[in-house]
Amino acid sequence: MVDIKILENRSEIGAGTRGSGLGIDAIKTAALKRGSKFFRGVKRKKIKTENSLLYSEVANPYAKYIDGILRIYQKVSAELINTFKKEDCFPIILSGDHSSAGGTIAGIKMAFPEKRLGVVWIDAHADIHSPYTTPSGNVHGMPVCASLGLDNLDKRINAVKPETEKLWDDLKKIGGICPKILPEDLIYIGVRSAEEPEEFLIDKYKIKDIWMKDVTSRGTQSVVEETLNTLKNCDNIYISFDVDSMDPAYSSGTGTAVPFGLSVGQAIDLLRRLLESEKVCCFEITEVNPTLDSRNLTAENAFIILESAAEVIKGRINAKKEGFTAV
Ligand SMILES: [Mn+2]
Repeated sequence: MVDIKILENRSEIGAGTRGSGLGIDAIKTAALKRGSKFFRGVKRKKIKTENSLLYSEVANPYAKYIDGILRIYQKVSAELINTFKKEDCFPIILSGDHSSAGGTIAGIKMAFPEKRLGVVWIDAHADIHSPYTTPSGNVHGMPVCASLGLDNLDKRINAVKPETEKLWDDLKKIGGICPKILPEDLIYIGVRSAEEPEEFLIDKYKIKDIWMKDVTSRGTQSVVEETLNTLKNCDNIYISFDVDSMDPAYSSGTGTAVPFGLSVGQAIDLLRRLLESEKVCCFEITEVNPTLDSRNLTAENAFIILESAAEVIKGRINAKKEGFTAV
């Protein structure tokens, strides 16, 4: 890998609250305010949004704007294939809402179809709903299910229209690979708000779930060791960091804040230790919503986390350039 590349994905059509599409610019504002040179000269690519759909009627109430989300999956995955294969860069994705992380996972898998992909999902929520189980219809609660290729019909509560079913199927099967990941190659960190149909799937597939209280009691080093051990059979690892994994004291500007989360220090420790693994090939920060915040606090914390994470990735890239591999 020769460099870092930032993919800016301002899509916010998967969220129920408006404003996460402004999160990336709030992070950039935070960087400028701190006098940071981080965004100066860094490779970047903007992904075109489908956010104008927000002015139209909801055609698919159990998977709102899923037609647009499918197009976002296509754009994100194409850009990731380009970033890995053509440019040989490490992609850091800044995204509006978390729905598009399914497109990130699709893109990694499409770039490396032979390689087994592991996912570390750091989030207050499990995001493992489907159109059949969602209480809200917001697709940012569904990317994990899409990546696992699951419907969870055992817990079906919604009468989903055929049109929605077709689009959901397309989402799961994008790139002609379904599923993108296996349940044993997924690990949750910090989840503390899962609904009954989600808990059902976590139990059914024995998905590894490191609770928030365990992060605090065991410490980040032990959590990272367990995470990497759980994913030891994977070739590639993707880390998805939803800022609502943090405590609302540090992430007041996010759509679905939940009490008792990570501190900024815990988040940085976790991410830095994880990113030292050569298997980690992609990192995403998502769900910063400055319209819900005061004094841009969440974007400032997200930027501190981004800068710290990027430092570890740059260290890995430089070590390789100098001809030795970081342990
Ligand atoms: Mn999330």
